[in-house]
Amino acid sequence: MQQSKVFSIIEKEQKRQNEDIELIASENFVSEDVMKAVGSCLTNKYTEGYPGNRYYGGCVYYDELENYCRQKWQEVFKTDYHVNVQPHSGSSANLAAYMTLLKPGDTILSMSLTNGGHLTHGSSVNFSGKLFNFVFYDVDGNGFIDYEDVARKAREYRPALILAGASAYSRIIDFRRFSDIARSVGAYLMVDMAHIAGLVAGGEHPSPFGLADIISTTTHKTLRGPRGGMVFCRPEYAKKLDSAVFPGTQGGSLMHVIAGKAVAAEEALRPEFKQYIQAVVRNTKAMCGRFIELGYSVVTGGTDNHLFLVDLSKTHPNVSGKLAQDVLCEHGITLNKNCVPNDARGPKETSGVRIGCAAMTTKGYNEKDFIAVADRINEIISAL
Ligand code: DSN
Repeated sequence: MQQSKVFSIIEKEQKRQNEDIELIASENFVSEDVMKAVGSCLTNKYTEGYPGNRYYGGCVYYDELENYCRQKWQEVFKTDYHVNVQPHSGSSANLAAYMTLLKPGDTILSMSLTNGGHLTHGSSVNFSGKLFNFVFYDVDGNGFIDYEDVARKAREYRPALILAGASAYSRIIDFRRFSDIARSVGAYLMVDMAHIAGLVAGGEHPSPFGLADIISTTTHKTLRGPRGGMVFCRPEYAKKLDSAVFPGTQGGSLMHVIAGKAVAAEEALRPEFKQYIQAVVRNTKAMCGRFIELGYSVVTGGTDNHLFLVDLSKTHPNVSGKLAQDVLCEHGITLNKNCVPNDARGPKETSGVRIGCAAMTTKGYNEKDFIAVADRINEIISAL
């Protein structure tokens, strides 16, 4: 029998993943066990509903699996928050989180996409910006979250929910401060910890548990699980959250992915995961430090986590983020263009690049390796 063309495409992508240097801050490489779970027979079954309350027969093993997955993630984050492991993605997780606590039209105070927030944090082209009334807090002149501005805008706009979390922010986020501000205006606090969830799990970033009312995340970034989402909430919102996921915003769950999420939780509970996350932070600081030594401008002047943003407009005004991304890609270095605060260029062009070290740390890179990659990037960009 002729093999599907798809497998030859997968083979080419496997080669790319083996050979290229992967610096996209939201990506990682999963274990063989996660791959095995996601590629298993669990993809064959409909399981709409929740353990003990399904709309289809034959779900007994899926009930066992989903309960196990939920319990393992509670262990990872040392929390008694309720968790829903069914969201298909970070976007689905955020939609469900909003629908748990809000109604369309409510006001949300968040960080804009251009300052480091996410598409689902109120971008006008996304469901979030169309369904809710988003207002945005700013970063200061150095790119740090301006907590005074958060407090001022919270008083001015009286949002129903304040959202902390970002896709391109390299510093510790002060969840306690966000929580104090939210309480002071009677708003819910939501944390989207998608990028830093692995750091929270590994003890390298303060935890939002106990401070936020609802917490969304993806499972495939620093958590190193399969592509997907999860939402945690205070126990009193459990029923609302589950209804917001199914039937509110999704139908059947992807049980093969939930199996992968459970394997990733088991892995995150091992001491090696803590060591991995510590290495990620160490490596990111080393690489970021090298760019600074080479004269580059880094937003906020450094990093506390797994990523940093290089503002090329200061040193290479003729090199846009897009040009840098494209040229580096030709040299086997994969990263992404990214707006820098107050970027003069739009999001399709940008003046910056975002660099993350989680994926190559999984491949075994150490500080010296990342410094060598910084030097190579400098050579390529300086020749443009
Ligand atoms: N698009 C992801 C990122 O690259 O940060 C977030 O979901």
